Amino acid sequence: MNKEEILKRMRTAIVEGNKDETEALANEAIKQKLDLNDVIDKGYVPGIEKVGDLWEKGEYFLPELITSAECMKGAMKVLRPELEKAHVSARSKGKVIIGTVEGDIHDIGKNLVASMLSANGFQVIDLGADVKLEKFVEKAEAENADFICLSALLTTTMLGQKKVVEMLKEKNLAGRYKVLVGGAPVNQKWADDIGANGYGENAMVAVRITKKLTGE
Ligand code: B12
Repeated sequence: MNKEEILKRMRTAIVEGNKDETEALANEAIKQKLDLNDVIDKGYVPGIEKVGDLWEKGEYFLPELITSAECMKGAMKVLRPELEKAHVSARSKGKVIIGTVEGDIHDIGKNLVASMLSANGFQVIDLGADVKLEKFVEKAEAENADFICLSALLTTTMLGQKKVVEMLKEKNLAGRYKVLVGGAPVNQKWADDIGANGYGENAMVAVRITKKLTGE
C-alpha cells in the first residue's frame, strides 16, 4: 500500500467509524515510517472533518459522531508514543483547557468538542465534568494555555461560565486566555453578555472558531 492509498483509507475508516481499520492503518503508517504529522493532517483530520460536515447536514447522528470520535482517539493513542519517541511533536495549533463546569455532569458534548479539537491539531487538556471553577484558571496558568473552553448543559450551571470570566478579570488575566463557551442552553448573546471570546453551537463550529481565534 502506498502513502496516498493509506491516507485515503484513513479518511474512509474515520468516516465509516471502523476502529480496527483506523488503528491498523496507524500501525501501518508507523511501519512504513511515514511523516506522522502528514498522517494526522492529511489522513485522519479530513475524515473527522467530513464526519462533522455530515453531522451538520443532518446525515449523521450522535452515535456515528461518537464512533468516529472514538476511532480518532484510537488512532491518536497508537500514534502518540511514536510521535513522542521521535521527538516530533504534532504541530500544535494551541493549548486548550476544557471541562464541564461545576455542578454539571453532562460530558458527551464536551468530549466531542475535546476530540474534534484534538483531531484538528490542538493540544487538549480535558479536566472532565463537574470541574471546580477555580481549577480552570489554575490549570490554564499552570499549563500556559491559550484557550479555556467551558461546557454547561444546565441553565443553573451556565452561570459558572460567567463566573470564570469574572474570575479572570479579578486576577488581571482578562485577555490572557481566549474563553469559549458552549452547551445546549448557551448562545451567542450569552457569550457576548458575559464577555466570552466565542460560542460554538457544536463541535465543528467550536473547531472553526478556535482556529479563527488563532488567526488561521
Ligand atoms: C444525556 C443527558 C443527560 C445524561 C448525561 C450523561 C453524560 N455523561 O453526559 C444524564 C442522564 C446523566 C443527565 C442528567 C441530568 N440532566 Co440531562 N440531559 C441529557 C440530554 C438528553 C442530552 C445531552 C447531550 O449529551 N446532548 C448531546 C451533545 C452532543 O450535545 P451538547 O451537550 O449540547 O454538546 C454540543 C454543543 O452544545 C456544543 N458544546 C458543548 N459544550 C461545549 C463547550 C464549548 C466550549 C463549545 C464551543 C461548544 C460546546 O458542542 C457539542 C457537540 O456538538 C439533555 C437534553 C438536551 N436537549 O440537551 C438533557 C438535559 C441537559 N438534562 C437536563 C437535566 C435537568 C438533567 C438533570 C438535572 C436531571 C435530574 N433531575 O437529575 C441531571 C443533571 C445532573 C447534573 N448535576 O449535571 C435538562 C436541563 C434543563 C435546563 N434547562 O437546565 C435537559 C435539557 C433535559 C430537559 N429538556 O429537561 N442528563
